[in-house]
Amino acid sequence: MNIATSTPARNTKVMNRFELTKRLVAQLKHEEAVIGGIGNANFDLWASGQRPQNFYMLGSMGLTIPIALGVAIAQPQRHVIALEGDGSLLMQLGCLATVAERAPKNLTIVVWDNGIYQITGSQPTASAASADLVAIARGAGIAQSAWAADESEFDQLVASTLKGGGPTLIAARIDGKPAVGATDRDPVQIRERFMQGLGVKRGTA
Ligand SMILES: Cc1ncc(C[n+]2csc(CCOP(=O)(O)OP(=O)(O)O)c2C)c(N)n1
Repeated sequence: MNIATSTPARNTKVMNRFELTKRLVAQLKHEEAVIGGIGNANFDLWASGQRPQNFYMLGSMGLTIPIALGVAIAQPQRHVIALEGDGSLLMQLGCLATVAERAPKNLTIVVWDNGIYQITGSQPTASAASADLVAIARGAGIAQSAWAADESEFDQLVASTLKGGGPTLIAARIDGKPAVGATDRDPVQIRERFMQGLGVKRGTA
């Protein structure tokens, strides 16, 4: 399958974020870092089983991909995955151009496109109407960007991106079901666990 010519958004199946998150995490065998975006993206990551290499973004939209980019640059031997909602990505589209320009081979972006700002009341996002996030990513220079047609193609795209050759963006249309869990809101613990999980000692500043 050629990732650059895969299915247009309108032909893709509407899937479930928790189901896809579990399928993605099941493929992680090398202490890959996963950054979960604000709200539902990190709630479902939390519910899929906590790993020391998971970072749960609290509070700010649009920071998942910039954080993942920083980790990918700092630790080029480790694969890094960003899980971000469509609304949050739309708030920070410029990061796609920065990812393309820095071109880290070890970075994968997964976009959960439910066409709504679900956690604040399901107001529609621009991707529900006209914005195609895969086309935008390609236009920003991330050539390896694709819609996942169904769960099986999602698995294949994840397996392929984990081999390297990124940056890669995988977008999945998802339903409006609520997240399965809720992340413990303890930012210090989240940071400390993540730094331990990445084998990074804290400075003494
Ligand atoms: C900079 C910023 N603006 C607004 C908010 C309020 N807010 C929190 S989550 C959210 C919606 C997120 O939508 P999306 O990323 O699509 O995820 P979903 O809720 O659909 O899973 C909004 C508007 C915020 N936390 N930060």
